[in-house]
Amino acid sequence: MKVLILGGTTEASALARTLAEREIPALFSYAGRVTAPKPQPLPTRVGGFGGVAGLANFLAEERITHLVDATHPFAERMSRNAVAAAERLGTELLALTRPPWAPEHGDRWQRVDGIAAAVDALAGPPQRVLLAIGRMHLATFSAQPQHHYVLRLVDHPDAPPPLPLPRHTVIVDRGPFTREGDLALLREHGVELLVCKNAGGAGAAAKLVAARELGLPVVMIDRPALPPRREAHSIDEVLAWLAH
Ligand code: 3Y8
Ligand code: NAP
Repeated sequence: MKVLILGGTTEASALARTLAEREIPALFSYAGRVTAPKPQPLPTRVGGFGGVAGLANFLAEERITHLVDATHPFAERMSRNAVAAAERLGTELLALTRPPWAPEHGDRWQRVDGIAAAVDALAGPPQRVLLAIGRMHLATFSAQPQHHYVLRLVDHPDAPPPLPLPRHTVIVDRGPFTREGDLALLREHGVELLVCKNAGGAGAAAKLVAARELGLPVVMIDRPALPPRREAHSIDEVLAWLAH
């Protein structure tokens, strides 16, 4: 048996620890999206594979018997490639994912279907908006330049050209985040509206708890649709699957 974990989430890191402790032969993979991804207790590769063909070649060359897609629910292309490559090679595939968040009493969510719909939802008078969606899609929000954007990023934005949002405050921080920390963040920056992805899991949920306590509205971006695949929501389910 030899496992490949497609990582980048809290759950992927937890699975890596478990496989390392049990000395199950496994590799860990990052996209290379941030400058210093968290070190893992498994041999780790960083960077794209080169599409479906690249991933299929990697699976064959490394004699991977079990592929665990533990990427983020919005890592749509990676998840689609994993299904296609596993099918091509007959490699066992399991997605380790987390259920989407559901609105609770006191939440003021406006659910939208994708980043573009989130931008449209921001039409209207200037507000102070927390954009907690990372760096990859910031440019689309330049269609609503009237707001003051509070941007939470993992890495400092690259040197010039400056971010495409005229009025913004950059906060460089990486999760998992805490309720206290996010309450302080929302208060300190006078945030009036949040925009976030329905990532699920615990690592990014703190801002929703803080928003609920402060009675702030949230534009919640629903997840992209993914092709059908076997899914698990716990490490134990992954271990049971590996045991077979
Ligand atoms: C590179 C690898 C672990 C993993 C921790 C989780 C929790 C903390 C919360 C907010 C939301 C956001 C973002 C976020 C969180 C965890 C998890 C998660 C959200 C790291 C990491 C990598 C990335 C990539 C990065 C994206 C961005 C998304 C920031 C490591 C820290 C917004 C998603 O600057 C960029 O280009 C960043 C890009 C993809 C989304 C985007 O679209 O921009 N994650 N995040 C992975 C790789 O190279 O393969 O260093 O740990 C991992 C984590 N980020 O091991 O504990 O499990 O989700 N990550 C979102 O959920 O909306 C921040 O600010 O409130
Ligand atoms: P994506 O759009 O689905 O992937 C784009 C390309 O990045 C993939 O086709 C693949 O390149 C490469 N890639 C993605 N994840 C990879 C991995 N774990 N190992 C090797 N290559 C990978 O993915 P994304 O949304 O950019 O996410 C990138 C990484 O950040 C993922 O590991 C994900 O788990 C993590 N992350 C993403 C989010 C988010 O909001 N999207 C949040 C938290 C963490 P090739 O086609 O060349 O193989």
